[in-house]
Amino acid sequence: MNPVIKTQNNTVPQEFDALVIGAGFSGMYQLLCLRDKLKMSVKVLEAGAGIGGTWYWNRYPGARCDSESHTYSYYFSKELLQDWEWTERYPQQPEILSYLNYVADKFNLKPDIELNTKVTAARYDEASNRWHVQTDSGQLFICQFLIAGVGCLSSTNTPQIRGLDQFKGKSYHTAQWPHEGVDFKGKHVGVIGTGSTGIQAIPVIAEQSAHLTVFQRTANYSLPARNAPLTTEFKKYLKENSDSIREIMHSTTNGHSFRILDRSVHDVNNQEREAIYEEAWKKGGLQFRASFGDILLDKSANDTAAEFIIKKIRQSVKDPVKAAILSDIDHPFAAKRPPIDNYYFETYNRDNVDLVDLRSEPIETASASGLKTSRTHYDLDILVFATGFDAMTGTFLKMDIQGLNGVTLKDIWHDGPLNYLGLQVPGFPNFFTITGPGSPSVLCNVPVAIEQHVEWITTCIDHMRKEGFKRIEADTNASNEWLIKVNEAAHATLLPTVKHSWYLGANIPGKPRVFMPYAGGLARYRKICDEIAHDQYRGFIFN
Ligand code: N01
Repeated sequence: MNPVIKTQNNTVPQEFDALVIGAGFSGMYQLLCLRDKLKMSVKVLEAGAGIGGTWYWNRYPGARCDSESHTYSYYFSKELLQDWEWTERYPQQPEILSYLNYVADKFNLKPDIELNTKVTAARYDEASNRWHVQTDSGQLFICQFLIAGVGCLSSTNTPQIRGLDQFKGKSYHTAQWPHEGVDFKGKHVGVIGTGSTGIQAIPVIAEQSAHLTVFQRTANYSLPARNAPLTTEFKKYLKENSDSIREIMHSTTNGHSFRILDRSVHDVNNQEREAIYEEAWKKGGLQFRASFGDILLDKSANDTAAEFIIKKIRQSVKDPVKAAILSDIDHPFAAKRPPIDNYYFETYNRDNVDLVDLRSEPIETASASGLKTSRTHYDLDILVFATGFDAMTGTFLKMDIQGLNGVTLKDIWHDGPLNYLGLQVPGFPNFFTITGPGSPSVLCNVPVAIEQHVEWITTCIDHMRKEGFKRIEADTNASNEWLIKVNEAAHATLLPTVKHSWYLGANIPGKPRVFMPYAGGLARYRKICDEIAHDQYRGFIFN
């Protein structure tokens, strides 16, 4: 076969039934399903020097998961569920990475994963019905199925600050953290960003550094995590009840092991509501937002949760100026992904922590010795960017992916990510995206969303092989209709009302403002995907 892309060094292309991009939660499980269930030849290409995806890259201080450990797990293997024991309510990054390595070893995945291999381009060759995939080292791979498990938050966003190249100190993005760690001892540190990442990192950096200045653009809600070691009784409960826990996660909106309660904020009086919020606050974690069914649907309902949290912030932060900056929140609660924290607001009571409100004094330039705002200069030895990601589409668009007739993904996603069910892009046959835009992904406990996608893709490929189909492609009309459904689902909630939301692409200059994830809930989405498969894969074209 004549490859569409040429190798740099005339090496012979390697051929596989399927190529998977990324060795995180998605890519590892997809490898297992295609290789062991369907007996296909599969290779996973991973840019990192180790497996783990998000958990390989995000090693910043305080990095841990906001989903509870027992739910942030694979549920496909009873044996694995019995074998593995988490130690804390919310696992730290090193423990999650150990878990993923344990899974990779248990299922012998590593021999089929090629590390340090970044996919740079992929072209679909219609004549051979094969994808030709190129890597940064000039290798060429040829496959029938190309499956992207690249993660939703894998392309970092570092703001362009004038003069940053003049800064003589060290600067780091939280998602490209040095493996050897960063020594903050005796240093003056600046952190830009108060999203989920910044809120995890700030308390830890404050403890380790001489002085910390937090640069906040948008004030944020945060809920106490109430992290704690898991008790022996709870671990026993988990092992005995994994089936029912899985059943709950599969039937809920966000794939967590709790249900959003089917009651309105307006069904209870003020005193009862306060008691409900107080109890949820004491319990900690994301479950707070499930206290009532209308928190994310009705602004007046949302206001009650927002007011409760703002009152808590003001109680936690002693300095009234800092408390005012931290509680001046401009968006509904949970309309941005709500962070959870370990003593985040209390950190501002430390003598070595300052807070800068970038809305009243924006950053003007970086200098050799720090950052200059419109008001003053801040001396810094280390600058930490907790400034998030070019989410959901960024990593796809960095690869040069060409489908039928030379049309690129960049062309077809010029006005926002068009696809069908977040699984396939029209004009890109045999190319699947795990937790792609248009699927619930980031609005969920992500491993549950991943398992659903991987299993759906596996069943679909199995169906093709049994029926003798060689090619599957999303229908353009079906994709356009799905885009409308994604939009309708978002607009039934308060989610699209936020100005600086990465869900909308609004954090990246020039990015189309389109609400990207499917907000109709994981349970409903799962039902839609199952019905479509049952209905002879309605909206997909087979050849
Ligand atoms: O990123 P973010 P993140 N000047 O985009 C600020 C997941 N996650 O890495 O709000 C000044 O949320 C920006 O300000 P604003 C989780 O899904 C999961 O924190 O745009 N500031 C904001 O404060 C989460 O939602 C876990 O005004 C600038 C911050 O930087 C997602 O990752 C743990 C700026 C960015 O917040 C992303 O979270 C941690 C600028 N030019 C994270 N540009 C788990 O539990 C940006 N900012 C699995």
